Amino acid sequence: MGIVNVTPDSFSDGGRWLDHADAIAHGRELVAEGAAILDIGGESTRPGAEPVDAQEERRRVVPVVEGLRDAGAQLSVDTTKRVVAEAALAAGATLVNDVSALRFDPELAALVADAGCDVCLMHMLGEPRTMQEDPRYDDVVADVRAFLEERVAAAVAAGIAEERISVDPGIGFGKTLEHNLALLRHLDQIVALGRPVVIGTSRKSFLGRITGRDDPHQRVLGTVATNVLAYERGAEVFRVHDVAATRDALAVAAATLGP
Ligand code: HH2
Repeated sequence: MGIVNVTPDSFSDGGRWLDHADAIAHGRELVAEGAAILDIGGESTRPGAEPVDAQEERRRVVPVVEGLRDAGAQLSVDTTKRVVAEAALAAGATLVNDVSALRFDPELAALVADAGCDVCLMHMLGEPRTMQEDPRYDDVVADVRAFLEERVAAAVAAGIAEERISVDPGIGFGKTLEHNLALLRHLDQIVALGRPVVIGTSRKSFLGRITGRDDPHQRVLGTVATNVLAYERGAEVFRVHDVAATRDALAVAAATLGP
């Protein structure tokens, strides 16, 4: 899953693809590098980010979805808002990637159910503005697993087909370095929920904490290492900025681990 951020303030590539034509060209490049899914987002969820008005988010995202309709990848919209998801689905998206796991907008679950599209439910503690202020868990792996189990049940109760649902432990969303590492180390427990697992470590700050790399662009090798380990533990979708590097690493990991 290649990331297309149509935002001025994303933590690693804010402002680079704000122009629609640039974002579309970038998405096509990621498909050429081997992305099977493009995740298009118009609101940064980095720690401390301020929410974006739905109209503005829709204005950023929809023309990019339209422009990537024939790019040869599944199109995903990274949003928590029904109006944005609805417009993106009408423009050609078939996956809603909701970092709030259908909690922030009470109308989003019904839209996903009616559309019959795919949905990714992600764990986050709190909300982006405040989530990194002293996050605490009894047992991070058990807590995240229980949360995702409950959100899958809520989605099914809202009429979403279970086979349309993937889950994501939400690396960096209300988590310390230790929390992120515990989730990666015990990812098999999230995989045991029985739904495809999406993992998003790409260039995130915990990799900088380990490697000493302050510049997110220098965290590609750390990103690759975590994705190989997540693959080995059963993750199926890898949300990354650096598609070519990740594809190569996963191809080698797959060949080594065997069928
Ligand atoms: N991470 C980000 C955004 N959306 N969605 C899923 N399912 N999993 C993730 O880990 C995830 C996500 C944050 O990364 P990015 O889009 O690069 O930055 P920003 O939120 O600043 O735009």
